[in-house]
Amino acid sequence: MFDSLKERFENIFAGLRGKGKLTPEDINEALREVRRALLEADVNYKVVKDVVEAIKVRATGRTVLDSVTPAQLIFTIVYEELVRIMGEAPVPLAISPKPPTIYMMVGLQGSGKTTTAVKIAKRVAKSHKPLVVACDLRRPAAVDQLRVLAEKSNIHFWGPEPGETDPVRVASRSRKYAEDHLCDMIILDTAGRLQMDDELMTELETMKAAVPPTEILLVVDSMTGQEAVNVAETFHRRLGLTGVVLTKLDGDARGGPALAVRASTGVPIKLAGCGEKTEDLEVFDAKRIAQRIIGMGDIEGLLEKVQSATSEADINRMTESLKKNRFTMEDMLLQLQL
Ligand SMILES: Nc1nc2c(ncn2[C@@H]2O[C@H](COP(=O)(O)OP(=O)(O)OP(=O)(O)O)[C@@H](O)[C@H]2O)c(=O)[nH]1
Ligand SMILES: [Mg+2]
Repeated sequence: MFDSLKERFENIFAGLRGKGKLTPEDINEALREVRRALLEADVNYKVVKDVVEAIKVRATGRTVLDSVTPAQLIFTIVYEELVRIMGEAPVPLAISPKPPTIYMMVGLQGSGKTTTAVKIAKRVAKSHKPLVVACDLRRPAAVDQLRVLAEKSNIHFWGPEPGETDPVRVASRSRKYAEDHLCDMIILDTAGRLQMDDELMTELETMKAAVPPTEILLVVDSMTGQEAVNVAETFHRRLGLTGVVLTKLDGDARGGPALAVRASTGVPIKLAGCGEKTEDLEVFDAKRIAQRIIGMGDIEGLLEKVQSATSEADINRMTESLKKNRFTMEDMLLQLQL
């Protein structure tokens, strides 16, 4: 994923690399390219506008520093803004202080709910005893799909009794199974839809009320494109999401949802699916993704360099001011920040 975005960013930075000093036109041109690259990657236009504006504010009027090239400076600003919109630090899944911890997986059809339910169960199985529950009674094969995946991974499974048609009842009754088998975590796999409809939302709301979840996790396929933001906003409005799982990061999607879902809903992306196997699940780390997008090796080293070069330039400026007896309010503020 992110290949085309990465290529675009490489070109933008290559264009800046040879320049000794950036003119406002250089910055504007680079920003136009950044905007185009993000829109092409299917990032929601509102998010693009916000990011470009933030980069512009930070890039304009920066002192040119001796030890950092303008390209490196823009690079670090773009990197930091990408991290900011995707979420600074990874956010772990919540564990209920009073067992059982309950996770409810929701999302559109085929997004990866069933697979991710088992992936999560497998991941936590070292320190918890999870139970996966088949609450998707619409598709006859859905219950078997979860049962088979769970069995392969030695995870406890609960499903509907023969003739059972009410997914909320299945979810409620799973609590008894969990109690009897000392499972301290319940993961509810719910039915998907091709599109969001009221019936689905109402069913999920009823389930939420009957079996209050510790986390409601929206599973989003990273191929979803622009629509991902609408999907996330609707689910969030109806259910109050606590986290997003982005799946199929191993595919060739352009990456829009990764960059836009968190920014537009405020809901953190907690996990990333990166393959079909049950162990292909990673903690979503915005810094690593941003690094991949801008195709930069040692970004942390560069960030440190920019930071120290910035303070060095400030110190030089203050020393100059002092020498000339022009110590201003701004200089004092700078000194206080150091
Ligand atoms: N490559 C890849 N494939 C994935 C990933 N996550 C899920 N899949 C595949 O996507 C397809 C759909 O996954 P499911 O888990 O069945 O999706 P779902 O949301 O439960 O689908 P419905 O129950 O029909 O709504 C399956 O073929 C999975 O193997 C991932 O991270 N990477
Ligand atoms: Mg499913």
